Amino acid sequence: MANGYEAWLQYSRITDSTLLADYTPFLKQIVLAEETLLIHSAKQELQKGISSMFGITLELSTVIEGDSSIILATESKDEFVQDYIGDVKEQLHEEGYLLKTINDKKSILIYGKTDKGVLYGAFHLLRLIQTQQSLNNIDVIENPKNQLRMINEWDNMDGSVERGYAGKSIFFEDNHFVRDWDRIRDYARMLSSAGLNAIAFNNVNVHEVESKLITPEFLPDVVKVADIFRAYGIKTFLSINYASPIQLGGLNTADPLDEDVREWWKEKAKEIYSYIPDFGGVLVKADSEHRPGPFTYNRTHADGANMLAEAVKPFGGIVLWRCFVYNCMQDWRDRSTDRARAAYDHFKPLDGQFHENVVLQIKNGPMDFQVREGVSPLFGSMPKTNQVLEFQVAQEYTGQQRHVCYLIPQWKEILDFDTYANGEGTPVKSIVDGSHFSYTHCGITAVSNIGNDENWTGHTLAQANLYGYGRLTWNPDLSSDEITDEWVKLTFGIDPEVVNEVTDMLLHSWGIYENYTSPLGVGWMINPEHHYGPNVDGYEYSVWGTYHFSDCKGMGVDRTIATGTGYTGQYFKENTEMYESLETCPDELLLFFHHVPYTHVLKSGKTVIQHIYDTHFEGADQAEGLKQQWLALEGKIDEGRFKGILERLEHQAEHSKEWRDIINTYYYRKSGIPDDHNRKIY
Ligand code: GCV
Repeated sequence: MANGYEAWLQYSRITDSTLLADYTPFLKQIVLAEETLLIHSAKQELQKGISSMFGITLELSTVIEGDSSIILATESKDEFVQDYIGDVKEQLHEEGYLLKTINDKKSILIYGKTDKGVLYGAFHLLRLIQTQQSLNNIDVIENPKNQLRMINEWDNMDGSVERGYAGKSIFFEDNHFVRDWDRIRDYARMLSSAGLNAIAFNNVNVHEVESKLITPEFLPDVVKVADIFRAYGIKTFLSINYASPIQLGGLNTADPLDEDVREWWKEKAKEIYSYIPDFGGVLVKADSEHRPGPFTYNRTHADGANMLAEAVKPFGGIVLWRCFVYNCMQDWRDRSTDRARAAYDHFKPLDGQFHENVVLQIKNGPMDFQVREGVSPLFGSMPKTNQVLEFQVAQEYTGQQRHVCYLIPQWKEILDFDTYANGEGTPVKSIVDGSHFSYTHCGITAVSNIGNDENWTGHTLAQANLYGYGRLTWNPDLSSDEITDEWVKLTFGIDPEVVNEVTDMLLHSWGIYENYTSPLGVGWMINPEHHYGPNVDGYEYSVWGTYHFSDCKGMGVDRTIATGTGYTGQYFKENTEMYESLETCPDELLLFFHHVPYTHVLKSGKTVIQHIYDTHFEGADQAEGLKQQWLALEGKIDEGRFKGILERLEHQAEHSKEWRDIINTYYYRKSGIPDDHNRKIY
């Protein structure tokens, strides 16, 4: 019974005779111009894939003998393939590749500027075969748009995963490393096949034991993990505890300007790099949610980050410094403090003060990965400071992988959001890919959604978020439709009914989830701490700064300059004006930016209260519809995955009713305004 372990690397057997006739002429041997670590991985993956799909064992050769070959080569062995590559060399970046049918349609060339490109090219070829596309006329050049394409695990060494919804850690258990290196290798294959090239595999909240990952007690195990990822073109980073000089070094301070502290970090960096010479660098959550940081010493975040940057610089390392810094001990009575403002207020004044190997890691929105919120105004506002965008693939606030909520359409909107940082046409994607400012390091990172559940992600459909995330980091211009079509075919095969239905389910799921949860961009309304299920006032009178301010007349957060917190003023002029005015603020973000009466009429023509009722009734019906769509595929999907997904969809359909009834009842009771359609509200 299939269980989803192979994810999008199913390599299912191809039996169709036309396809076999099309493919088998290419499948006799692999020709290797050279065998580096990464080309070895490419070779292995091709052998595995071809053997599983065709039952053919590819022979190995070092000479091109005319036909039936997949040829792997890099620039360092140009003479080997120079007849076929033309001027492609100039077009390829460090990790790019050429994938081309050559030799009178008898061979396929995978040519990379480096061996990384060859590995990506091999995955591309396998993708084409799995999605049953012709190999007769391939001629593609691919370069990744983003330099850093990273994943962050929030894994703790006790084996738990912070905000993990798919079992335990695949890296740690009982304060040690897990010895199942094969599972880590399979994860590396998955990440690499989706285009990712960097990982930090411990939680950004670095507790006592994890602080020791950078000591000889654990470094030998970190080496083993780094070795596995390296073979798939993935650089290893670690999250570090800012207070390590105290915790590990016995110093009495972690002041970034203290000479002993600086020296301690320099020695520490030397030690780490003596174990892992190509170590990527460190990821830091400082002065955030009770984590230590430079504020304790009245120093700035530039002081803190630069100290670490200096330590890793001699070895080519970088410092990923998170901007998720805000007051998590706020008084809910205080209407002048706005958590949404915090990152910009803290970091914008520091533009130009960070070293060139520091990169600021900025969550996509100013709050915290809600189903809908504004885009962080920090993007593009610090032209002299490297930036990476942080998404959350883990569905902390979007159904925790029990509900299907496909996030690619959300991420596309964020990537395409025009910041106006360099005038019209400065979308987030072109800031973080370095097109607009002369960044030395930039890209995209995200919180992972995997654990040791057999299918990695709990909900098998949540695999699509991880795959799609990787594909988007490689090329943010891919459309949601393209990515979805690809994932569904790779995962479930090419039966048109399956492809159409699953694609439809995925592409509508974010909107459906939004419909039955918190309305119009206001966010939250979840149970505190675990963040699952409806609780309108769960965070309303708490310290976390996440309020909706609902009363008997209206709701929403006034973030305008005119009468509110002034947050709208953090955007570039065009966006400030758009959000500041009730007339131009888009409906879907209305309550994120404005406090309005329930009778306020939206652009849709509905009042806010009627919109709440309508979307909640509709959303719960749609969740039921997802279940029905899936049921119609019975017999077309293997039993294991069919049942697993069905169970989750059944839960979602029920749970969406809970959301519907709690939200509708709450607002009916607050406002006293009945539903125009007299539906059941309690
Ligand atoms: C890792 C939110 C989450 C925390 C997480 C934090 C962060 O607050 O609920 O679990 O901590 O974001 O991104 O640092």
